[in-house]
Parts: sequence; C-alpha cells; structure tokens
Amino acid sequence: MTAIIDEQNTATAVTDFDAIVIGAGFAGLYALHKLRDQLGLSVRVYEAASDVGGTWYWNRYPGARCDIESVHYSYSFSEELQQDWEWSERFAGQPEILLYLNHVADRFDLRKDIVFDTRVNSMVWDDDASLWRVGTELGDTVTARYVISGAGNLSVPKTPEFDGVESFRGQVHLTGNWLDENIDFTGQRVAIIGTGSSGIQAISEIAKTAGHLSVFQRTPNYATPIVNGPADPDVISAVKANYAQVREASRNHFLGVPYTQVQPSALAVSAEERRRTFDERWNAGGFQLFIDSYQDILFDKNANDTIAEYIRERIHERVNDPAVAHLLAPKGYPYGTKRPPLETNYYEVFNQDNVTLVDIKTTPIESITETGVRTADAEYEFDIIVLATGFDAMTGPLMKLGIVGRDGLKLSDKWAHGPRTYLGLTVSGFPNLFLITGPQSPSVLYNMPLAIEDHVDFAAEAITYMRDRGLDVIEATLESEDNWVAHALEISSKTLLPETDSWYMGANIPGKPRICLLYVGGAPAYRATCDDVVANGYAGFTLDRAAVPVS
Ligand code: N01
Repeated sequence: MTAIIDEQNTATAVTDFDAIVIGAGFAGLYALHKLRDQLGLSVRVYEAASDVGGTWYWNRYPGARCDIESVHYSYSFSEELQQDWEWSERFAGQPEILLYLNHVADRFDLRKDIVFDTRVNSMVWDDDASLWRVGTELGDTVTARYVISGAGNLSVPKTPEFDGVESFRGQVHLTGNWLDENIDFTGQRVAIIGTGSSGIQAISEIAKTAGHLSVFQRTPNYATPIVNGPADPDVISAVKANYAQVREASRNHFLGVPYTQVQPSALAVSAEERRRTFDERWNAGGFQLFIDSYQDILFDKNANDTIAEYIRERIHERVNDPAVAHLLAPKGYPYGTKRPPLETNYYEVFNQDNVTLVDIKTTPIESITETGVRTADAEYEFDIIVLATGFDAMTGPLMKLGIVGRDGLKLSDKWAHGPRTYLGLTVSGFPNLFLITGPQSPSVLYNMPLAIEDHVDFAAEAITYMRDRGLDVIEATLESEDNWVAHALEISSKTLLPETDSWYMGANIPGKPRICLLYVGGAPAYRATCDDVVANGYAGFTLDRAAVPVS
C-alpha cells in the first residue's frame, strides 16, 4: 500500500511500519526498544538468524569472548538492567553475552516485533511517497518511513579464497559463521588458517584437546594478554555504585572505556620509565597497553617502534623455540594498525608438542585438497579445517542489503570507490536511512554497545525533532557528506593506519577499495561534532515534508 485518497481527497501515504530495523544484535535490539517503547513508533525488526544476538549468535567458536571489560561492554540505557545483571567473568565469553542479549530481549519484550530467519535483500526508496520498500528473501515487501540498519560491522565472513575447499572430505568450519558449540576436537588433526582475533582466541582453546593442531599463519599479530578471570566483586560494586559516572567517563574516552592513565608521548620519557609503564599495562590486561599507555603510538612511527619492540621481546620470553618465536613476532607493520587481538596463553600453546606453526608467508597455501592443505612445499592431512580468515568488514553487510536510493542510485555504485557518509551514519541520496556504527564513524574503535546507543539515540532524536515539526524526510547534503569524508580521511592520514594492509583499510578483501573505513578522531571528538549538528538544527542535513503526507 503506498498512497490512498482520503475523504478530503488529499493523497496520503500509508506505511506498514514507521520504522524497519535490520538485525537483532546489540544495535537492532536497542533500536527496537528506543523507537517502539520511547518514541511510540510501530517497528518491525528483520533478523536473518533464528534468534537474537547478532555477532554473539553467529560466533560460537571455541574461545570467543569480548575484549572490553563486560561492565563496560554492555548497555547503559537502563539503570535497572545494568544494576541487575551480574557478569561472571571480567571479560565474558560468547555464551554469557548471548544469554545477556536474550535477557534484554525478554526483559523489554522485544521478540514479538522481530521476524527471525528472514534476511532483507532489497531496500528501495520511493521518492513519490517518501518511504522505503523493504524486501526479504522470502519474497515479501513492507514499507516504512525510516530504516535503521543494525546489520553490523563484522557480520559477513570472507568467502574462502582457497581452491578445493568443497573437495575436502573432513569438516570445514568458519569462525565467523559458527553455530555448533559442540564440535569435538579431541584427538583430531586440526588446521586453523588465520591468526587475527578470532583465530588467536580459537587456537588457545582448540590446542587443549586436538590430537595435533597446525596453525597456518600469514601475518603474525601483536597479541597481548587479556588477563581474564572471575569478575571481582569489589570492582563490580564500585562500578555499580557509580554507573552513570563510569559511563560518562567511558563516553569521554577515545575507545569508550573509563581508562585514565594515558600519557602524551612514549618518546618523552626514559627507556626505564617507558618499560615500567608497558609492564604495568601488560600486567593489567585488556586494552590498557594499547590505549592507556602513550597517546602517540598510533601517530608516530618512532613511538610505535618502542611498543612494537616491547611486545616482540615479551613474545620471545614466552616461546621456547627461538625460531618459532621469531616467526610469531610481528614485524614490518606498526602495532595497532591491525586491530590488536587479546589472548590467554596463546604464545605458550606453541611450546606444546601437539601444536605446529606453519609459515604461509614464505610457503603460501596452494589449495585445500580432499585430505588436507597443500602449501608451496608440503602436503598436510587433517580431519578438521578451521577458517579464521576474517570478514568483509563495515561495508560488506550494507552492500548485501540491496540498497537503492533516490533516482535509482544503488549504494554499491555510489560506494564503488569506497564508502561516502555524513557522520558515518547517513548517506546523501539515501534519505531516512540510519547506519548504526556505519563506515567513517568511530564504530569498532569505540566500545560497541556505547557507540550503538549513541547512534540509535541520534536517529531517535532526529525523528522526534521532525515529528515535532511536521517533517518527514531527513537527508545529508552532498556537501556535508563530501566534507565529512575528507575530514575522516585527513585524520586517518595523520595516523599510521594507512601504512598497513588491514580490514580497517578494506585491504583484506581482494578488489575492495583501499580506504580507511573508520573515523579515527576518537569518540569524544565525534560525539561533540554530532552534538553540534543537533544544536544547529541538524546542520548538514535537509529536512522536508514528504511529497505525500503520511497518514
Ligand atoms: O579476522 P582478521 P578475525 N590466506 O581479518 C588471515 C573482531 N573480533 O575474524 O593478516 C591466508 O583480523 C589473515 O592474514 P593477513 C575484531 O575487531 C573481536 O580474526 O591478511 N591467510 C589474518 O591472520 C577483529 O579484528 C573479537 O595476512 C589469510 C586472519 O586470516 C575482527 O573481528 C574476537 C587469508 C584474519 O584476521 C576480525 O577478526 C574476534 C588467506 N587467503 C574477532 N585471508 C573480540 O575479542 C585471511 N587470512 C571482541
């Protein structure tokens, strides 16, 4: 139903819903609650999975856990929720995070407005009626004034790049699409390809039971200790006694965590003092070494060299065989320019008799065979192959939605040379579409639940602002979008990020434009910009009445 003639003979658009939300992970669940329960909108959520959870639904590989402390990596929107929920570990594992998201879905009665097992595959803007037509793989189409994408940043696993995967007679599992928690590695000959955050978490676990585990490493990573353990009741009580202030401090921090120890420059202190700082942060665990040591490590190569060398030394201390330690110690790219993984016992695993490191930088994988893996110089036989090869990050999930904006413009064409957004949240030519933690926003460089809440709140506030004024359509101007893209790229060019082939740069996908996908100016600067935009009546946007008023 798009337009009807009412009794006064004026055209009126009728939408099936005020808003469609895509995805039922952290973003989609909060968007549904916010728009439905606080704004009173009619909302439908489409979710491809059979239940809620998003990332935490799909990533059930052994060892999957968050790496920002759970008291921080959680929703802040409900004081009652954050007081009631008890985390059992400092960094919760995937099962507990999924339990939490299920609790949220039940507590706020969200499931009744979520359609599961249904993937959105087309979204077309109807300019005459000023609404989105959202189609699913099941063939139905609904209309809505607004679409909120909570499709996620790391939700489309990379297509395996190895010839012969389908010929392998054993089991193949993808860390990014792993639904079976009960895969038994006991006594099995296991290969794992990829040593990013997922691979590193999985390797530590699989090595505990595998008969033999072969780790195929192309690029070694700067993994540092997570220092997980049971949640400390004193820490929990202190946080809960001051949760509002803790969240405020998090939102005023670059990464969205309430850390306070960062110092200006690794180069402004003596080698002894620097070592003391690195040791303290290393022992404290989490992202303290990365984000709470020295501010210049992502900007100054010499500063970065100090921390990179420190991590290499620590790796050598933990690995018995110097030749293996040499292969595991990253070089040739700065620390932090690939997303730093956090680990438990990762390097010690390579001291076990049942674990072998295979260097596929020098002897690349040629193919997967019926029985295992063939590299340039050897054949290996396996029962199970685990692909921990990453994701088509940030833009991949949006490209899969089949988004078509004004005048038939496809998002895939508009972004052929890389994403173009205003605030990483909206796109010129694609009105009334909000991309939660989209490209060119702080997203993965900001504590995800808080980043999500900020974006959903922005969208909700914009919708409220328009409704209060009888307006229906919000769209970024091309000029504001061009300025934002230039601004985001200028900031990233001052960092060391563009030097390295990483998924931050789109460089992990053959043929994907090489461009920084993040806003690297930090969450506080970003939030201040968004606040200014709102304070100035949605500066950089046009706000209009619909061509056909909504009924
Ligand atoms: O993926 P990745 P991931 N041949 O892209 C290798 C988040 N996350 O799934 O570096 C051989 O980081 C590739 O090698 P190289 C987090 O943001 C968070 O591990 O391209 N090897 C690399 O070693 C993270 O950054 C948590 O040379 C190939 C690996 O596969 C993001 O998700 C946990 C290859 C891919 O690493 C992605 O992490 C897990 C090929 N053809 C994930 N293709 C938390 O703790 C790829 N590789 C919250």
